[in-house]
Amino acid sequence: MRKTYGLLLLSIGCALSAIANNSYAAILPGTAFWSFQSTPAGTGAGNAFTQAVTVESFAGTPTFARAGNAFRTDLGGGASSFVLGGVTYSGDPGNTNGSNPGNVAAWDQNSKDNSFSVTLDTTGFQDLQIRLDYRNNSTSNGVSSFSYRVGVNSAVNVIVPTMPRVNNGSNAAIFSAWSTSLTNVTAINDRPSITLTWNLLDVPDQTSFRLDNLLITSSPIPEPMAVVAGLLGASSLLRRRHSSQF
Ligand SMILES: [Ca+2]
Repeated sequence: MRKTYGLLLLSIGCALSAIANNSYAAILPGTAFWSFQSTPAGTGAGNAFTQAVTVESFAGTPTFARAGNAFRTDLGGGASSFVLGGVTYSGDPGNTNGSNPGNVAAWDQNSKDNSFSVTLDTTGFQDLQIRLDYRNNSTSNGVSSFSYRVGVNSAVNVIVPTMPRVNNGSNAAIFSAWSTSLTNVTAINDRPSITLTWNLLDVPDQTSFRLDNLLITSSPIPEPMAVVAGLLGASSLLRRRHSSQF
């Protein structure tokens, strides 16, 4: 009887867990995404800039932080609409005054000591990949360095692509996609707390730097039993192949 009751509780637990996961749409495990807007539509009275993670499926709740001394939260628009897990996060790359859909994280003119960072729990995950959209009005590269930190250890620099200004031919900066693979940075795999930091150059007068659609993905680390089962399967296959040769 007690066993049946336990199984029932387990079934209810699984059902509740499935319901909770539905709120994350169809994102894969080991994903974190920031749209920087509180509604997918990114417009209207219910929408505002937010740096809380939009959807995530890591062990803990990933956090985003930025440094600088001149932020803007009223810059709407953002990069082009981005689709993740079947949800469209609207944006309008042509917008500059906040009246169109979408929000971004923005550093305003003359902002100094600029950076942004993400802290997350990678327990059970490896092979991190990152993509984002940026709009850099300055003639200099947006990102000056990139580093990772495991727990409270010292930051370690990693060479990543820069974020140069890209314009549309009429001297107006436009959003560009940026990505990097951290597959070779194995120190950040399967850790309870890692921090990734992008250091940005000073933002000159009459310019701005904008960030949108920050997406981190990763791969589940195979369970030891799955690895053993895989090895046993492979050795059994080899044995059969070997014996069939005689
Ligand atoms: Ca956005």
